[in-house]
Amino acid sequence: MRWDIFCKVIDNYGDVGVCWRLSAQLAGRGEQVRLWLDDPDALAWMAPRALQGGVPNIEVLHWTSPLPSGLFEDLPLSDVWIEAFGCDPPPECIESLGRQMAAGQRAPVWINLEYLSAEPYVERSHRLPSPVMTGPARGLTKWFFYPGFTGDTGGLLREEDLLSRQASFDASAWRQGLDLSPAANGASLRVSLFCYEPGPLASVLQQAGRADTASDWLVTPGRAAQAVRAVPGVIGPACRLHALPRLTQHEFDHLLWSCDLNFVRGEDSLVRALWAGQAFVWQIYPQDDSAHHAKLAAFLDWLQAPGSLRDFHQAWNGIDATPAIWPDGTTLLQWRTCTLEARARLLAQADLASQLTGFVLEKR
Ligand code: TRH
Repeated sequence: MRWDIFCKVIDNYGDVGVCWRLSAQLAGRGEQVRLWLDDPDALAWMAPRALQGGVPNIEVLHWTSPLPSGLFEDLPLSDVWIEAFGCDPPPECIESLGRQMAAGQRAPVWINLEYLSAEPYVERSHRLPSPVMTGPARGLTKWFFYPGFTGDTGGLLREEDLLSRQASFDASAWRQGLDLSPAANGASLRVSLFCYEPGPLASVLQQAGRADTASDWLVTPGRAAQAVRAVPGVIGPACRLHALPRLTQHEFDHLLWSCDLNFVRGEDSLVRALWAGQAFVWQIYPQDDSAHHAKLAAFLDWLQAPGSLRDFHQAWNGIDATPAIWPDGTTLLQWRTCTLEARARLLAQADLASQLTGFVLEKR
């Protein structure tokens, strides 16, 4: 089938990250994808071949406002429209769709792909119709499609070859390719840091700096690196910091697979931390109305997080005054076991791209 995926970048990298992963997974299964992005810049480092048309079955199109006249009209009408996170497709596309429907063409299955949450409304709202009441596409139906963590949701993005890639991954060889100082390949604890500006960052780094087991921190560029630079005072010698370059999405996965503890944020990297099967801490994307508090609690419930992991999340996300306690070896093992059990539950469910494809075939 031919798919149009519409993506507006709000901020950070999650919008592009999720849409690119979905595009790549659909394309890998032989679907034809046109990915419309209003800000394609992040793709240049996340998936460098994407912008040069180097990925089979995917065309990346720049969603300008307005769209150049005739651009959409000249393309064959697709079988599926995905508007990511309720972004509303460009008005030129909707007008053109109205004209094509009036000329008797079959309309695409139109899906609103929502944000990821473990809250109960997700199961209730998944697959619900939303009739289009006004405008050129009046009479059509949009469908809500919710990713999620349970069998009654749309599932999570997961490549078909994930397990075989993980089985053949050589973490030590991969780290050597990163060109870090030799210490980072020693017998220490390895930690990746991808975050916004967590309140307890300074305290956590200082605790790690005094710990019996040394830790090597692989710090991602941008907000995480800036937050580390802003830490006042001295961080003890057991905490060793290493600045990473921007990694491709593929390499970002390898980073998570190669670490013993992953600090992740937002939406896409959370899912990748689950697949990585290592201990992780999530910084949720903060919302002004504090709606993220309930979202985090629902996720920790689903995860069946042990008390120490729950407390660390409360602190890391600034939800209450609980101190963030740097985990010892036993605690870290508990966190990892928790991830592995959650991962096993998820592996038993159908992935998002498969479920989306099945849904479209059902609605056509
Ligand atoms: O960047 P984010 O904070 O994105 C957020 C969230 O998606 C949030 O839910 C959304 O509402 C907000 O944006 C607008 O975190 P996220 O979702 O993990 O996306 C990061 C992407 O960047 C992910 O696909 C991994 C990728 N990445 C790389 O490919 N290479 C890198 O070096 C790094 C650091 C990230």
